[in-house]
Amino acid sequence: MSKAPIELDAPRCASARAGANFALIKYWGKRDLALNLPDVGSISLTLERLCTETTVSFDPALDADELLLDGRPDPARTPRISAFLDLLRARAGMRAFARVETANDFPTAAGLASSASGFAALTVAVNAALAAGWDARTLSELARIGSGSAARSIFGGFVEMHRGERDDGRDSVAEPLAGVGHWPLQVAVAISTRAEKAVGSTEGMQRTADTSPFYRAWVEHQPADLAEARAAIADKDFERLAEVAEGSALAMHGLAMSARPGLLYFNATTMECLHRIRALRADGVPVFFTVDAGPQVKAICEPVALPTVRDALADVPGVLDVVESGLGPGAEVIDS
Ligand code: 2P0
Repeated sequence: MSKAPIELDAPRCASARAGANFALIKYWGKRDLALNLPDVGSISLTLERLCTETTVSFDPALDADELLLDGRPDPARTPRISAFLDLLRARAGMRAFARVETANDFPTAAGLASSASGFAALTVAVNAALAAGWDARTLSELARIGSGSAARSIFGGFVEMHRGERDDGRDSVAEPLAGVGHWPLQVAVAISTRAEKAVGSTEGMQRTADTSPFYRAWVEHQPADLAEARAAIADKDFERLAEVAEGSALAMHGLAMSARPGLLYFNATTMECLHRIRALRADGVPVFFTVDAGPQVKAICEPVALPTVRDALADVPGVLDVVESGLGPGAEVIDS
């Protein structure tokens, strides 16, 4: 029998920071919508820059949840955040509405994983504010319900998200594969638009699972790509990781294009950047690409190659900015 939730008698507040992450072996497709269970595992890098900072204040004086994104009320995103807070409040056995103040240092919803860093930071902030005592595995499980990729931003460095087998999602969690110090790769992100994407990941994945004739093949092939990437990371074998990561990104986009109607996340600048990166690697520069559900191109490289990669991407017509980042830590509590 569940206990009645405790009413707070004073505000409780905490802040957390989380880095965005990019998958090298892509997550695309769900096996359960309500619990947000992935149909495939994934492997990602957590970034040092491209962070979200979130402060949550549970306050008995509030009569509804409030969301402020970059200092402005955001009524469009409030219901998703409020539903997520309901779940965390139920788990923590607490009742009080909350004010959530969140800020990204990168464009929201343009394929830079704002939901990943956002839900990871929010989960860690709520854990601290309510003194819920959730361990890292539980934080990852809870963050996943907010957004699948958020489960990965709980951890730093190289991270693997497990598909899991259970219907309750307890084993659909991320875990660290290797720390930042194991292989301190660098990332350069070529930004070619600041507009929000037309079709969000959740809707895009669902359309793909429902309509692509190639969806089962994608799901069945994923364990082979995960094993290949795990081995490449363990051995720090750049060429091997480059081939499997580019293969996974292109397969994900090919799959998304094969949905009806097909999903086109690339723009012309995206394609030009991919060619530039392939040409650099052919010339011996250790760099490869990945692209998520938006047009931005992420180039992953050995540290020595970063200036060359940055300059080459900045030179592509249509690139507005190139953002650089190293690998970063998992989500953590910060001073309010
Ligand atoms: C990834 N993406 O593995 C893939 C590749 C986008 C493209 O994880 O529906 O925003 O909230 O679970 O977490 C983005 O997916 O989707 C994502 P939901 P989410 O990085």
